[in-house]
This record gives sequence, C-alpha cells and structure tokens, in this order.
Amino acid sequence: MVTIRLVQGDITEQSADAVVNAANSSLLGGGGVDGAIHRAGGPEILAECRALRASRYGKGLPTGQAVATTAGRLPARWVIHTVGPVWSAAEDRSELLASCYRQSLRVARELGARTVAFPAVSTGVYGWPLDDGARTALRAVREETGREEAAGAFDEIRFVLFDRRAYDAFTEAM
Ligand code: AR6
Repeated sequence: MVTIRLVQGDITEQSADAVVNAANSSLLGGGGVDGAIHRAGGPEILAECRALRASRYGKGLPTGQAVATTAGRLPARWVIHTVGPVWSAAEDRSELLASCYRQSLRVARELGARTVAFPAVSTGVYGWPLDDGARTALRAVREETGREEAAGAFDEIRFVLFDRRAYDAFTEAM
C-alpha cells in the first residue's frame, strides 16, 4: 500500500528517490520550485535539460508531460520535470494538471523510484487556485497509484507544500 503524505517545507531539502519539478516547456529553468531546484541541485541538471532540448524535446516539453534527469546535488536520485498548465478561468485545463501527476508517476515507475516528492504544480506563477489544485493532485495520484500496473511500485508519495496555506489546502482536500 502506498502512503500519501503531506509535509510543509522546501522540496529541495527532501530525501526521496525522485523529486518533481514544476518546470516550463523550455526546461531551461525559471522561478519558484524550478529556480530552487536548479540552484540547489547545481549545473548537472541544466546540462541534462539542455541535452533533452537538443534531442527528444527540440520544441520543448509539452504541457502535461514529464521527463527525468539527474538530481545533481539534491538528496534525491532523479528530478522529474513536468509542465503544468497556466490557470484559465475560461477553459477547463484540469485534465492537463492531472496529467502532470500521472505522467510523473509513470516516469517514476519506469525508473524504479519508490518514493516521490511533488510540489503543488501550477499553484504559484501559473496561478492555479490552491484548493482546486490540491483536489486535482490528490485525485490524480490516487488514480494512478491505484492502477493495476502500479501495484507495489511505490512506497510513498509526498506532497511538499511550501507554506501553511498550501499545506492547509491539501489537508482539507485529503
Ligand atoms: N518547495 C516547495 N514548494 C515550493 C517551493 C519550494 N522550494 N518554491 C515554491 N513552491 P511555482 P508553477 C510552491 O511558481 O505555478 C517557474 O518559473 C509555490 O508556493 O514554482 O507550476 C517555472 O519555470 C506554489 O504553491 O510553479 C514555470 O515558468 C508551488 O510551489 C512556472 O514557474 C508551485 O509554484 C511554473 O509555475
């Protein structure tokens, strides 16, 4: 049985097999979680991202997809980069947000990562409301870890919430 755990903290300080990055399509860094991961993880991560841009993802990583690199100096083995959708009040993009969690877990499973730490994808710069972001995240993770193919694949899925407000939103959604 997989444990779903909520913690308040900084994702760059988490020991896990894989930590998920809330990246953008360029894979070349940014602010928020992305900036923190590249700063703490060091240049090896960016080097692998550049190589991905020069090969498989010439046009960038599409929204809702996920790809892994080394975790550099982070206390993890891999960083799984995923690109969340920008929040839109006019259009329902929640399937794309759910896809970030599902695809990240698929990549994790292929790597053999048994503990995976996620941030609250899209709820910062990309403007997704926290309560909805939390519900979508938890639903997607429960669905994906409940699939037959995922049976026994994971020990722990951890949501690392940066501040009290995000932690409370996830606690409520849980
Ligand atoms: N650890 C855990 N959570 C964090 C951390 C941290 N160190 N820092 C911020 N958060 P964001 P997005 C929270 O903006 O909305 C970047 O520029 C934050 O409070 O990192 O998906 C990328 O390059 C929020 O709840 O990601 C993209 O261009 C959540 O993490 C764009 O931002 C996500 O906030 C992606 O925007």
